[in-house]
Amino acid sequence: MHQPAIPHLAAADPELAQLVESEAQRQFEKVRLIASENYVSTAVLEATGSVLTNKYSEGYAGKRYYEGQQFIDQIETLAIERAKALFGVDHANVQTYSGSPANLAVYLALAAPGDTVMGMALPAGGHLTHGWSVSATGKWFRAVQYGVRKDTGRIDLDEVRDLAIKEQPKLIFCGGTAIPRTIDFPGFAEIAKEVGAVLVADIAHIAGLIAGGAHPSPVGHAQVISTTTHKTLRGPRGAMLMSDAEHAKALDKAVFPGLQGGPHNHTTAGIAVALAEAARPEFRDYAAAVVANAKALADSLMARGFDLVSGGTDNHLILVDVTGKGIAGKPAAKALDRAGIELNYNTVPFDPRKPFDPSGLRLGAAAITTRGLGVDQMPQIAEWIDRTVTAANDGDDTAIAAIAAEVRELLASYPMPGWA
Ligand code: DSN
Repeated sequence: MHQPAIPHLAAADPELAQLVESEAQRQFEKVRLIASENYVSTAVLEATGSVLTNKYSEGYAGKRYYEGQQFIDQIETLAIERAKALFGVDHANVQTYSGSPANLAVYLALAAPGDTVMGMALPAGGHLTHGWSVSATGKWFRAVQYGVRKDTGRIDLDEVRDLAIKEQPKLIFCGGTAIPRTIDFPGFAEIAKEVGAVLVADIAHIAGLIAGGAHPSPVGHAQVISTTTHKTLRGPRGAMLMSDAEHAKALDKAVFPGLQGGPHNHTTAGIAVALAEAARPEFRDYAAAVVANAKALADSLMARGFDLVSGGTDNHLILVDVTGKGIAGKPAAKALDRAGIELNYNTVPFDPRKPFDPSGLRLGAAAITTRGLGVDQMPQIAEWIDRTVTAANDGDDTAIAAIAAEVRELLASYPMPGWA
């Protein structure tokens, strides 16, 4: 059952309570490989489910527009100080609702509509808010986009530099949502400096790896750092902006009153808890284990003939082009979900297919590592993925159901925070 238990919810709204219980059980029984997801601790769940959700607190600590901030100010300050200490930054804003609003606040703070901005193209691994055409950031700004090299699947900083020199962007975003390789923050910083742009590192996917020492830090290279808090960082759904002292005021003003109203104080508290957890020595072990698991899973998949973008991974994330297995990403993802393996279909760089029916799968090791799975279990997961793809191609639902049973049997031995 859900942990903490939800007896009041069950009494007041049994229908909803049952759905929550079902989702908890689903999370317990699935190999969760969505690269942007994780399992938060029970402590984080308690903080986010607390009475803090009752309170409005527009403004910042010591300067609010509502009374009754005696404890909210302390909670927000705690979260800020923990973020500053963990990442080694001058400034942190913990009020941004999620990754996209956090990035919008960066635009509002540092650019004007029509300005040239530069980011990684969505199909190459960037994020919608890095200037992709359908996003407000692509509509309201003159966005230019870099990608990856066709032969390596990796960013080519010479191409980035040429584009930056030609286009003279005001902001350069690095980071993204489907990048399996280390981001060269010093390399991006050099380019940004050369063209007089502000470098924004979007570390949403890798924040926990950075905090745990398993990926280089952008601090000292990017003036502005944007992150969600719920991926490898293992906090509640939310986001933070961090920066050097120079950009602090503009970012705070952009978040409030520029873009948002009252911060979600229950989320802020959950972020504070997660940041304290990430500062502990065992989180360094966790971050290293995430990368080790991703590498082991990547190796096992390649040994089974799967085609990995860039030929492997340096972080928590794997991008697979399943074309060579005779299937597209979407039917493969749907079959895998039925087999108890949860991931998402994803475009691959230079994908000839459409985003809603692309060639790839995106996998991540953050959640399974939280469950306690290690490198010894990765060949088994790769075998299940391979068998499922074959079964999907054969239309063999019995084989898929058998894999789901094997998955449930393995996971029964691995505890899940949030389930008892
Ligand atoms: N939705 C997030 C992800 O899955 O990477 C990015 O916003």
